[in-house]
Amino acid sequence: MTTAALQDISALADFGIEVPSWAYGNSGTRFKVFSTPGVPRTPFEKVADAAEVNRVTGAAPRVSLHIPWDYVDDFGKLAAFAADSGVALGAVNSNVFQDDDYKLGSLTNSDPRIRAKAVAHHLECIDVMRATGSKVLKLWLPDGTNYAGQDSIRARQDRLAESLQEIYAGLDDDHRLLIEYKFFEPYFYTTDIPDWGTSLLHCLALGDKAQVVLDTGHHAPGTNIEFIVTQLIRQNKLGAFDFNSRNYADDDLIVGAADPFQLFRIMHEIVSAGAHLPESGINFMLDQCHNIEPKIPGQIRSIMNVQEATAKALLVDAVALDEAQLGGDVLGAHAVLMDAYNTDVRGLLGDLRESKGIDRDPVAAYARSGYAERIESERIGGNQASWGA
Ligand code: LRH
Ligand code: MN
Ligand code: MN
Repeated sequence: MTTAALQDISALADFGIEVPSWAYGNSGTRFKVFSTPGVPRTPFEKVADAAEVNRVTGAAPRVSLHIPWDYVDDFGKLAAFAADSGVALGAVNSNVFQDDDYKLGSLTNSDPRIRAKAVAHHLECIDVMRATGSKVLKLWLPDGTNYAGQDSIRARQDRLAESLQEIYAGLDDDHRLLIEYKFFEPYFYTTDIPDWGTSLLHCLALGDKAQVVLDTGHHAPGTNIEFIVTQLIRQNKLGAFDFNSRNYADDDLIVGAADPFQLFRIMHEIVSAGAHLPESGINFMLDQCHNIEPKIPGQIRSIMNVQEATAKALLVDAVALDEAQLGGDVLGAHAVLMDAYNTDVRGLLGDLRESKGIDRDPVAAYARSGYAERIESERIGGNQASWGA
């Protein structure tokens, strides 16, 4: 291990990736939810699994909750359990997509009673944040329409703006509201927050505490995601990532699996703006499901993929890149990026982990730990705790 090499990626020592509670529960597709031995039966067990991922990677210090999937009577107790297990509770995700009332919309519904119910759900989520110490409310709005003329696009935006204002008014001073966009699904004609522009406009209307969430799986094929990343960073409006991979739609596969080069390009924009540093406040989260692969190793792999892409981004020779770009050296500039991308950083990351007192190889450390065998024998009757029905 050379000190110089460790120095190059040393910023990764403080780079944490938040994991989603729902990655640990049973999940599947709209066709079938598979059950996996050892899946958590309670939010406490999901937090325990997240803590195990943090133990072997040293890089997953928080776990996001999804309400009501992770509803418990005493959120203070859940937060204390998380702290005892070495992690903190992170973003609180609201859920307005699993209730019959929301068939024609939640925050955009033409019925004021249903809009009020959806707003009240978010205010309850803010109460959960107060009990858990979380500072982030994350909102993905499933609302949309299926047919032209079904509802007024304009009126729905007006209702949305009003509902968001009511939620925003419920935040504490140190809270943030993060608004996620998605180009289609569950509706297929209009989506009320389909893109970063719509999300950004609503955030700008709300104020400084509102920022955009970029879920890497929520774009049309061919979208240049790193361009969006840069635009949002320029406005200090990139609040969080939901990392995952897509081949076709919102696949929710392991981040960096489908297109590791895209992940590198995204992290290059992040690193070149200094946005990987904790001061940026950007919440780097996973939003994934592991339908056919084992869940805890799937999360470990995901963390390692983000670390590898970030390490490569940290190795980009910024001075050489600048010189080549300013000199109009097209291929030279491209080569600087490709040199970093083509570097094998696995040894460097092993060194970094060793310097933090953890195993060089988190996958092997987990396999050796006996944790998988223990939860399989202890947790009989794990339920579908999450997404994907
Ligand atoms: C919607 C989404 C959103 C939800 C999560 C389960 O597709 O990305 O972030 O909260 O999936
Ligand atoms: Mn998401
Ligand atoms: Mn999604």
